Amino acid sequence: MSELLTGAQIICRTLVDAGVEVMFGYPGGAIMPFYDALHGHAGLRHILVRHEQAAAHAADGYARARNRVGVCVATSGPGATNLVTGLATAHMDGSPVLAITGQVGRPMLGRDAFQETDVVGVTLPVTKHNVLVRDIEDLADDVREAMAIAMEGRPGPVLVDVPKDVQNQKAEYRSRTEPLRRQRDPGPDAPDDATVREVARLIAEAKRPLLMIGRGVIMSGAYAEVRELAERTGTPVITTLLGISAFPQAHDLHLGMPGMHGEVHINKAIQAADLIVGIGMRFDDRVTGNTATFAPRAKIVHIDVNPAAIGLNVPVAVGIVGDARRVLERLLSIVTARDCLPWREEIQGLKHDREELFAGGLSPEVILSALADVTGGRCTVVSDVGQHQMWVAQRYPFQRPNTHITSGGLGAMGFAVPAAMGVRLARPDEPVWAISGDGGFQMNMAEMATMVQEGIEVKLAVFNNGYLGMVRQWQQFFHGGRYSNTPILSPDYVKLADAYGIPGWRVTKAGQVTDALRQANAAPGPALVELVIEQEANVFPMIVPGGSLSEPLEAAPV
Ligand SMILES: Cc1ncc(C[n+]2csc(CCOP(=O)(O)OP(=O)(O)O)c2C)c(N)n1
Repeated sequence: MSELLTGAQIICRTLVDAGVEVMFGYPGGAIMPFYDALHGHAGLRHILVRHEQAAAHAADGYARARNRVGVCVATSGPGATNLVTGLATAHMDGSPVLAITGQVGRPMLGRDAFQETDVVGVTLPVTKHNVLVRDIEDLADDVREAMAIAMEGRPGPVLVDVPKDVQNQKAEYRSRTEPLRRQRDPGPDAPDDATVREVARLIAEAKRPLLMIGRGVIMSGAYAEVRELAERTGTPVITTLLGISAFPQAHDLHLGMPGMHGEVHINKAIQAADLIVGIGMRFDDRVTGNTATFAPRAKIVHIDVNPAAIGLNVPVAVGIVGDARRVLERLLSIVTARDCLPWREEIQGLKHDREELFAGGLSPEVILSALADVTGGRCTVVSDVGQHQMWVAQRYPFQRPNTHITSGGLGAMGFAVPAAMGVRLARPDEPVWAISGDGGFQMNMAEMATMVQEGIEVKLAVFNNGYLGMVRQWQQFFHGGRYSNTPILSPDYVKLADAYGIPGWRVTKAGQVTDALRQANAAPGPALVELVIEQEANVFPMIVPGGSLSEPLEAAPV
């Protein structure tokens, strides 16, 4: 069946037909026809953010929490360029985000028109796919194709740029009766039996095997398969920053996070391992340190849906391109049972208690264990970027799948607050806590207004140390203690929250933290807790940037 609609109406219909319920955006001249079509539209909820970067991060948070495409919208020029950081974040972490941008009308293209930016050019390296729609007849299929591409293989962001006159033009709307113009990528071929048998053999023969899992496990929903593989073979499991919550934190076989801020015994285990099976992760430099000294005794098996990731950073003995769950199902059908007890005991022996650095004070440990108590672990934690992010990764006891969301690859400060809005809309029944530093919070704190206007119940925790803490730590360790432009002033956060109509608590002592978090968690609507922590607290252990995993710092260098 066909009917005559404007381009703007076609976009709305296409989104509704694709199951989109919510989008995040900000209007402007070149996207006005679309906003006009949205007016009073029953099926689509639009969240007006306070900055387009927040729209992209919110769409990303939504996408990660629901494993489906998150949508953001912006006008041409500055609106579109404000999306770039959010798109780059989604690109690095494999999150399916669709950006719809308005563009100047086709007759104005290439004429330096008001608010004209070549956004297809600008976003080329940070999207999986992007397109300028020049013909209204292509519009619906361009949107459908972009959404399909966002989800297939390794997910990622896509952008559809729609000139204003195309949004105003009328054309027949055709619901998708015929297949997409482009053949859908069928995904990687199933791994051949010989390769899977080879991996099973390596696992059976290894004396010191490790599983190292990343976000690919979360995206493919391979929790049960990873757990079964680990339990059946007694193999300890390491979760990368983005793999946190892909395996129960408290499980006997779980070690924790590797790399720059990984615990010493975990990095030592990597250096002693004779086999590392990396699943849905990419051996990024924060994990490996100096690749020349990384896991010198280990054969590496790398399973990833992205063929380009295999062998990119470390040489692999066996690479398998495929969806983690599908590959693991095959592996589980042939893998032999064992317990690896001597190796597990050896790793236990590598453990040593770290000196409690903030004994008695308002330490990250105290805060994070209070948060776990208060929420009963039933919450999603969205962390920002910096020291607090590492403390969350090291300390919070994530027990349920996909309950830890952070900007891992790009490390984009400002991510947590807007991303948490997206997560909350995707998970309306569970508390969502955004944990930020005083620096990152100030980047997108205007989104408190969005939360209030749209009734989005995000709980905000601000770790206030008066510094851009992680950079200050590097200055202390590697730049002679010269704190160049890292002391950062904060407003009175409780008053600020109050100005937005949000209840706030300021916590300066360990004894106050549980109460404040409990009240904030129970308050209806958004709430804010400022946590005044020790100013010069550091994250330990630490591998010097570009250093070897064998040489951790456990105290500040003198
Ligand atoms: C957008 C952006 N700008 C700069 C950086 C570099 N950077 C990484 S961590 C950090 C400090 C973060 O400070 P804060 O938000 O206060 O958190 P803390 O480290 O104190 O926990 C900075 C500036 C970044 N990651 N992202």
